[in-house]
Amino acid sequence: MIDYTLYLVTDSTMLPEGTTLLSQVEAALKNGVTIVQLREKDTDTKTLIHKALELKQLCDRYEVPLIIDDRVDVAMAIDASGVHVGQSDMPIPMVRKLVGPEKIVGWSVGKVEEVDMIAQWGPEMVNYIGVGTVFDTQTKKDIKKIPFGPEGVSKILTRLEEKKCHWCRTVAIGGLHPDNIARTIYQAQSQTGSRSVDGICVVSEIMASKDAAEATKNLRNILKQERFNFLNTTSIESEEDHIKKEIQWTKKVKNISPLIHHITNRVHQNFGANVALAIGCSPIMSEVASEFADLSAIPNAVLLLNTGSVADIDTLTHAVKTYNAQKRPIVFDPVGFSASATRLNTNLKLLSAGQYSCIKGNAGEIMGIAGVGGKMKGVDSSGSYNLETLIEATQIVAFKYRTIAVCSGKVDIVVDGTASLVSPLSKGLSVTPKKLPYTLIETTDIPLFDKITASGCSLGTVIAGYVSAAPENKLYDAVTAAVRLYKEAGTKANTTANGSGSFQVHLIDNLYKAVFDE
Ligand code: TPS
Repeated sequence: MIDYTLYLVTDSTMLPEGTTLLSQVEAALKNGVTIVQLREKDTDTKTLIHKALELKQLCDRYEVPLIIDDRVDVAMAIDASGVHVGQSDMPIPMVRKLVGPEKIVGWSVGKVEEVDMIAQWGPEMVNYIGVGTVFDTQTKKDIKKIPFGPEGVSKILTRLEEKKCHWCRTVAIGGLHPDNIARTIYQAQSQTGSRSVDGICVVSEIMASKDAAEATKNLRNILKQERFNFLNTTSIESEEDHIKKEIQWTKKVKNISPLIHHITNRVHQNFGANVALAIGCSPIMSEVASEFADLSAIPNAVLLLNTGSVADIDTLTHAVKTYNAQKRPIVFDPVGFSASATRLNTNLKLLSAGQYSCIKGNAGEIMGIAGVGGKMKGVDSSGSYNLETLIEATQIVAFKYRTIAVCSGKVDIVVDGTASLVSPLSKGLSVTPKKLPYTLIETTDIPLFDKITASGCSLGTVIAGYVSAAPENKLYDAVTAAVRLYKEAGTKANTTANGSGSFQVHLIDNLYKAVFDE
């Protein structure tokens, strides 16, 4: 049995001054690397053999397998534990034929069709795959693949399950560093519920580190966690404090008066600010990247990221990374998810850039993120999706991004995709999207919602306020309560308003009354 938990791939071109290939690998072996690959591009064969022999001696001392990248001949010549090949290297069946049945054979995989090949070849061919690239990397110069994020890893894991490739182990690779590894493991789960990655694979994080021992220890600590705390835990409540009812959430939001940092479209800015004030929160609108760190450090700050904003992708990504690093919640509203190529690109990049507490969209947006629009049949006669289809799509979104997903519409759907917040290596989540719990919030028709602008965006504002008051394990309750509050205020406003203009005023009045007139 090979332990793939922490896989180190070497690269001598990035060694910091005062270190050597051997000193870096030894520091890593001492501190918990479980498998090593010698990957030295542009090295002549004699030097490569020399390095391989030295490294083999070292790995043998720590009883850790040594794999050789690409060069099957070198792997055989030094009797390494195995060989790793990429898509443009020697074909797998030939590699296996040469090295024999006992050696470990690894393959770089980035497409689901490549998994189909593994299934066709059967258990004797590929022992493990390097799945990537997950994020941008400077290490691989000839990279042709676009980073596919944790979601891409999930797709490969799902296909491995579907094709019953139980023998094939997996490591994620590409741009993996301490700020994204925990999240990658948390999100990269097969939809069949029984696989997660078996480990993570790094090059620069260890090889380019001035302190490879410390870098490795740090990685081991991250990998040890059975769960991933993406929010700070200061607000975790005791059992007695158990908050369920909406009225209690409302009080709590008012008491902590969170700062809701809006990055949102211009039409929503004024309305959103007034909604935030009505529910007892402080709004701020800022797209100034240099102040994100300060804003996110304000106690109880929360980010509402609405991609109808005009901010550029770097500013948006910076906001996501800043709030994630500060362990403060983010509510993501991917406006017009795929309405244009630009929007689709921005939204997809943001979805793989961070961990969201809640993703909220309308039917079209949720169907788009779920990636099932074309495949699903459930469109009713009026051209809109039927409820069953929408529930399924919302469950997929919640599962894919391990978040609370909200599909807003006549009936609002809230799905809890946190699956009790576990983050296992290898085992999978033991649930499938279809098994995720959901709540339906039904109200009588509120036609005036469609007659004012940014009403959906302002639901995002209310959700952000509530999420700010919730510890990780109560996000589902908080989001459900927020949606209820907004819908009830809308229902009342719809009966008392004279038209669309006064509807907006009555809506804000009813939110205000629910919070301040108790
Ligand atoms: C197990 N590969 C894909 S991305 C990358 C490499 C070397 C660079 C990551 O560097 N899977 C395995 N071994 C391989 N050699 C590959 C894939 C190919 P960094 O961690 O610095 O971003």
